[in-house]
Amino acid sequence: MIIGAGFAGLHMLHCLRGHGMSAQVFEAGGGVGGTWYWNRYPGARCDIESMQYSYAFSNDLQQEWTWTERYAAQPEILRYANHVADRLDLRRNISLNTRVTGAAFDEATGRWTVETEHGDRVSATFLIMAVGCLSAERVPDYRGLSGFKGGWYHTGAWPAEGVDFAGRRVAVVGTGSSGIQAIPIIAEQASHLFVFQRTANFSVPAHNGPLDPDYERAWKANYDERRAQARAMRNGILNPVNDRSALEATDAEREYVYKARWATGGLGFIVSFNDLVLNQAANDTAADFVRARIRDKVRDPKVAETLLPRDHPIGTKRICVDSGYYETFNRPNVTLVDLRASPIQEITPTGIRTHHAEYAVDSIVFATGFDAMTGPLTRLPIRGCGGRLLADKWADGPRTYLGLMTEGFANLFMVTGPGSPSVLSNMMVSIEQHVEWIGECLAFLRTHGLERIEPTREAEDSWAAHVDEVAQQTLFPRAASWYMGANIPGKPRVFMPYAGGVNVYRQICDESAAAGYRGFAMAAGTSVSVTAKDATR
Ligand code: NA7
Repeated sequence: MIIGAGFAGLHMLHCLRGHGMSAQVFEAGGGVGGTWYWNRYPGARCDIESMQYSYAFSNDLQQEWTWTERYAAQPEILRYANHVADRLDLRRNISLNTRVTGAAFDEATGRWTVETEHGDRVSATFLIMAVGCLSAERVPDYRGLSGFKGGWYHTGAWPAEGVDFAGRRVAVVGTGSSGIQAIPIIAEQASHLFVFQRTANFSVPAHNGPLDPDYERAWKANYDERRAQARAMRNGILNPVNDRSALEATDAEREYVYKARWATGGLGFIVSFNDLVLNQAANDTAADFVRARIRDKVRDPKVAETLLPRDHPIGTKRICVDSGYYETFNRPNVTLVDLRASPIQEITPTGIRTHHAEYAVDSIVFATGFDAMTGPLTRLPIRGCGGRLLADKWADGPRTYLGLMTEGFANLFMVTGPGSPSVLSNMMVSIEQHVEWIGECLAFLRTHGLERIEPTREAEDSWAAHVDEVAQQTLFPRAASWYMGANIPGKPRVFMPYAGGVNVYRQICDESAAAGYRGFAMAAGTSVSVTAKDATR
C-alpha cells in the first residue's frame, strides 16, 4: 500500500509494478499530483527549472514532454503529473478521494492495515508513506477566525475553482515562498492588498520566461548525462557551483560573481561561493548584496528597511525565487504591515486587528506554511510494533534510519522522510532515489524469502547523531526555520533534513544495500529476527 499520489506515490507504484509486485495507492485529493494538486494559489510555480523538475527514470517521458517556461507554473506541473499517470496507466491502482485515517501493524500477521475515511480497512505486507514533506498545511491559531465574515484560504489547500480577488481588499499573512509568489499576482487583482510580514525573507529574481527551444534541445540531447551530473551535486540541481570561498575573493570579484548570479536568477545564487551556508562572514557578503538590491528596488526607504531580512543567514531558510516581489511594494494599492512591530491580536468579523491598528479586509490568504516533514506522518495515528504511536516515538524529534524507515515500525517505508536530504534538494531527484531504493529493497526481500524489515536501534541512533553533527557544521541551525520545527509552537527544535548532500547520501544508502541492507534487521516470517549479515548468506 502506498499513501499519496504525488510524484513519490506515482513513481513508487510504477516502480513496484516493474518489480512484478502489486500495489494500491490511496490519495486524499480528487486527482493526482500531490503538492501540485493542492497548491493552486495564484503565482504558484516551481523554484527548480523545468528541465530539471521531472522524472528521469523514463527516457520516453523526458523526451516527449515539452515545458513552456523556464520555471513551470503549477497548472503545467499538474498537467505533467496527470500525463504521467495516463501514460504509465497508473490510475487503475489509485483510489482518489480516499483519505487514510490511520494505520496499524499487526505483529501476529506481519501486515499493515490502513483505515480510510470511508470506513474501509485494507491490509498489505508493506506500507509506503509517499505523503510529501509539505502537505500538512498550517493556519495559525488566531482568536476570532471562525467569526470572520469574508473568505479565507490557505495557499496549500487552495480551492480548485480558484478565487476572484477583483475589487476586494485582501490580506496575505506570511512571506515565505508561497506568499512571495502570490503577492505580486494578488496585488494586480485586489483593490488593496495588505501584506502581513513577520519575518523578512531573502528572495532572488526568477527571470522566468518562455523556455528557449535551443536550451531545451541541448538538454534533451544530453539528458542522461545532465541528470547524472545533477545527481552528483549536493542539492541535486545542475547549477554551476563556484568551488571557492567567498572570503578568498576580493570585494570586486565578489560583486562581479553576485551580480552575474543575480542576473541569471534562481537558486544558483546560493552556490555563488562554496561556503555561504557554512561560514557567517562569507554568508554576510551575500546577504549584504541582496539587501542592497532590495533597497534599489523599493522606492520608499522605510518600506525597504522593513523588507530587509536580518534575522537569519541567507540560505538557512530556502531562498525564495520571485517574479516582481519587491517591486510590488511600489504599487499604490499595497501596504506592508510589520508584525514584529505590531503582532496580530485577533481576526475580527471584518478584518485583522494588530496591536496598533485594525485592517478591514474582505479576504485573508494564509501563506503561513506547513507542519513540515513530520506533520504529514504524525498527524495520522500510525501504530507500529506493540501498538506504539509514531507521534509518541517522535515526541522529541523524528528518529529514522536514512529517513527511509524507523525502528519499531516494521515494513513501513517513507519517501523523503526526515533524516534524508529531501527539502534541501531538488525533490524530484530525492524522490526517485528513495523510490528506486525501496523498490530494490522489496525485491531483495522477496528474492531471499524475507517478509519483514526494520532498522536497528543502533543504526538509527548513529544516523540521528550524524544528521545532527552535519547540521551543526552549517549555519542552518541559526535560523528559526521550519527545517528546525521552529514554525510550529511546541514542536521540538531538531534540524530534520540531512545536510550532507544528495550525492553523499545516495552513496550511503547504496552501501547499506550492497552490504545486504546493513543497519536493518530482516526476518523470514513474523517472529524470527535475523541480521542483515545472516540474510545475505
Ligand atoms: P514558509 O516558508 O513556512 O513561510 C510561511 C510564512 O508565514 C513565513 O513568512 C512565516 O513567518 C509566516 N507565518 C507563519 N506563521 C505565522 C503567524 N502565526 N503569524 C504571522 N506570520 C506567520 O511556507 P511557504 O508555503 O511559503 O513555503 C514552504 C516551502 O514550499 C518553500 O520553502 C518552498 O520549498 C516551497 P516566519 O518566517 O515563521 O516568522
